[in-house]
Amino acid sequence: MKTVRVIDSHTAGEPTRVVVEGGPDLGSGDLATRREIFRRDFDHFRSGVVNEPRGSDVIVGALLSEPVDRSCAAGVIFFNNVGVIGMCGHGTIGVAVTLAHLGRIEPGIHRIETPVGAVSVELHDKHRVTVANVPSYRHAADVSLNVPGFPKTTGDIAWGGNWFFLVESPGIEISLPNIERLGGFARAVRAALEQQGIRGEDGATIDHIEVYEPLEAAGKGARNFVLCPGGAYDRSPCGTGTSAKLACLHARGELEPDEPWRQQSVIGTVFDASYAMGEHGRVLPRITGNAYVTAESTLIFDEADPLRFGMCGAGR
Ligand code: PYC
Repeated sequence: MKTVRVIDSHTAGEPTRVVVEGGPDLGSGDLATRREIFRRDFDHFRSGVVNEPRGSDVIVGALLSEPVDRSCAAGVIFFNNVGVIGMCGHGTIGVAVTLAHLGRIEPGIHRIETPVGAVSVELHDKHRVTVANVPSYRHAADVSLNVPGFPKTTGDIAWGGNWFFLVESPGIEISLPNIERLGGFARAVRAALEQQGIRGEDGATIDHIEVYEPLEAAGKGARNFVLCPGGAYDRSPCGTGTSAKLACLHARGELEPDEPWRQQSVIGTVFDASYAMGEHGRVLPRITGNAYVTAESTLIFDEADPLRFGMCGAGR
């Protein structure tokens, strides 16, 4: 009977499940190599940790791994209900709060290694964290898209640690009662991108769709609905999505370095954000949010259980 120790938290409503013990041996290569081994050989483990019946479509998993760079407090590989992901902003905030809960870090600045580069986190107290995310940039502006059933749509393509298509809402208010309609629009946008061959740099799949509207509040901000690759919507304002948004705002000349930006999720939770200028015109996003530990658990993988590797991994 295999057991896996996990700590659950939520960041602005979006859950993170950190695997702290019992994960697979991925060797001692860099985090990108380990992520590839995880993707290739341990997909059943990924599915078992986050998918039903133990988890749900919404949970993002974070596998703690020894960092290659010893100046980092931890290495981490993020994954979701359908596969591995490059970086995860809400997840990094959740990992920092989890490391603090375990007594592995104290308030202050720490580095965390991910497959897309090291990010730095500042733990302000046991709940509040600022993530200095990977350099982010707008790849293409005002891309036209035919989305069947909707007026002609244009949006920006940007990298914030994942690939995003950012598009203004076609008149659907971004609020919980409209979740189904927002999901329908975002799924139609994603299908249109696929069908029209619109991709990120080097042909990368654009797997996150960010639908936004202005936030009527003091200062500058937006409210968003983010469709994640596995079909769930982000309950948080999405850290990598906020980073992609900052890159677009900078490229449009609509937000200056260090100017505060407020990103609100569809459930009403908030990330406070700003950016500094990096190299080659890329922005260095800073995303601040709160996370709370919700459970410490031992997952049991009973060999007699046909669904021990989750509904997607059943029978493996
Ligand atoms: O916060 O970056 C994020 C994120 C990505 C997918 C879900 N949350």
